[in-house]
Amino acid sequence: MSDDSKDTKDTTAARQGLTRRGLFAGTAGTALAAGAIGTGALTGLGGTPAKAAGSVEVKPGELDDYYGFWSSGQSGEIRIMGVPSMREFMRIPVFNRCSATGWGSTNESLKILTEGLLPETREFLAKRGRVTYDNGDLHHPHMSFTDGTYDGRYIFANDKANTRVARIRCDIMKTDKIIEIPNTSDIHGLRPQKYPRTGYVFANGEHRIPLPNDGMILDDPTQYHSIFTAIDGDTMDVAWQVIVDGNLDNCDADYEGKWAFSTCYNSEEGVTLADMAANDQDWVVVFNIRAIEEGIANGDYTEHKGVKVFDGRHGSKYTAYIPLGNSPHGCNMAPDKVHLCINGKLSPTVTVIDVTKLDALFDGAEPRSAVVAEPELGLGPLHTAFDGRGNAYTTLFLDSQIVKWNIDKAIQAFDGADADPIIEKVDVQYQPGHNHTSMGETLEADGQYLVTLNKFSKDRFLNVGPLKPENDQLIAIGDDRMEVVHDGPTFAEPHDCIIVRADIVNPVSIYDRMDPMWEEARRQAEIDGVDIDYAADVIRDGNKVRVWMHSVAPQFSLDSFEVNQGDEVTVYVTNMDDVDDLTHGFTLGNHGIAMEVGPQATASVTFTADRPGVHWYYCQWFCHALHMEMRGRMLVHPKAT
Ligand code: CUK
Ligand code: CUA
Repeated sequence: MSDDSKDTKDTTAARQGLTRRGLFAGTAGTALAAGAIGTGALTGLGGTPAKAAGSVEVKPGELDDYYGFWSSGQSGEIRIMGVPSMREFMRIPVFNRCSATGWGSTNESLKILTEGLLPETREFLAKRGRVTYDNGDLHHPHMSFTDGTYDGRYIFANDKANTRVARIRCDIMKTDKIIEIPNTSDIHGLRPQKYPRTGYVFANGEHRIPLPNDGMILDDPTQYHSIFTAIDGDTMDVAWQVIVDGNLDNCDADYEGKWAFSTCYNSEEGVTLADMAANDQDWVVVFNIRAIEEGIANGDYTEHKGVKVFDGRHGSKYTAYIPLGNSPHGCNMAPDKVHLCINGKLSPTVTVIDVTKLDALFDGAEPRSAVVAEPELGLGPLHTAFDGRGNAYTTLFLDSQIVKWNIDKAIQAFDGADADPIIEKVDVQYQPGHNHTSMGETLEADGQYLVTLNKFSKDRFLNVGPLKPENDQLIAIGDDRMEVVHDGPTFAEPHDCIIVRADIVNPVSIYDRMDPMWEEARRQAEIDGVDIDYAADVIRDGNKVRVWMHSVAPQFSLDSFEVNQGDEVTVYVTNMDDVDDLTHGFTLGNHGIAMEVGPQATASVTFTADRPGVHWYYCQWFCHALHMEMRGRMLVHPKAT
């Protein structure tokens, strides 16, 4: 979106005053005053009547300035939101199953959900009659970078529950790769390399386990390890791993492509709560990417399950351990390219590390020499976001507040100057975990909006029973102040989100017929001598039957097809409509089968036709005035007895 169109939008009454620029623009004053009178909430701002509190609004028909990509935690999916409207646009199934799109039951999605699993996992699942996991715990969705900012190619995300990492294509907003990470357990922190590009995707194995974890070592925690993984974001292969002391919680990367960082809350290497919180200090571990790449060239690694694994424990040339307060959590690199903020959690502090001082640590400098500030901000600092103007915004879980503070002032205070870094605190409802600013984890941090993902909503919404939604709040930070302008209930459970300028994200509306997603269907069509685009064919191959059809609203190309009880049937549907937003579906009654078929897409599903009789299939996406009539019959001949 151009600056011009943004200005135009900012002059609409509803959006008045969100930014200083908006306040003074054009005919703003009158509309603004009208709004303010309505609520009686006039407060002074530079001598001009301020906007009415809570008037941030994207009117019907207006578009948002930003895409938000939201994690859904234990729901296992990613959600696409609009910022500032906080409207939910779409859900992208990733580790979960989806009733609408058929994610987890179509052949195309099952390929993605199964091909990256380790052999022992396949075996374990097969014994339980399954081909993949049904759940995931997706915490950290982050976009690929080029030159320190989002490039609109991919979103990467972790699965803490089943030790996986997924990649989502931003051209079609579908998951295209899922890999299970070997040698480690429970991927938590995940961040892409920011510079020169992604490049690596860094992923933290949080929970310590034996290597190998084959039952030979059990109740001997001294032999457990956490492992840091770098994945090649282009191929989605594991590039290398590093064994560390302690454990790994959250991570980030710098803006020069030299370092990755991970917080450790369990330097004690304990297995009980009391063990893990015993020490006064834990640490952040710094990974020296150049040294690791040299180590690969020199063969200085051992192989485990085909992966090059480095020993990065204390004394290694690949890592540095910087001690800081007890049980740190969030790990956030500032867009000034210099300052890394480590959030104290059990310590009321954020530790600021100057990444230009990290080289010295690998030449023997004292690890704490890289610490340049450690402001005391409040209780339970979990995550920090940035506005690109030198300020940081830290969530205070226990205080239920966001604290805005100035990084330079914190450094001055650390040097002994009489400076108070804290600028403002604002109450949020309640117990914030992650927060995120617009473009805040990139060099283009623009300091317009802050979203705080609160773990508890308590009394903020109508009571829906014992399980309450979380509360994602929008805070306008465009002026030199913070104002909570929106409450948004969300289902279990966003941990993290990113806010991406709308012009960076450019998805298509209609699929490319040659999309790799249904490459196998194309190959099979060729073998079957079928024109996949305009098919209306039933191919019998022993007891395997392939049913090829296409759809043009409001009709499937086959009104019916016949199979025998016991046949293994694959139905391929190609949607030949090439109209925006004209998605069809294929639901086969009483078979647990439904799939989305987008414009110009092919989707397929395989099942055993074990129920003799008449079974209707129908289009489940309301596509046409004759949508109800868009259906056909599968006739299943009973097995001769
Ligand atoms: S973690 Cu949930 S609040 Cu998984 Cu990023 Cu900090
Ligand atoms: Cu096609 Cu409904």
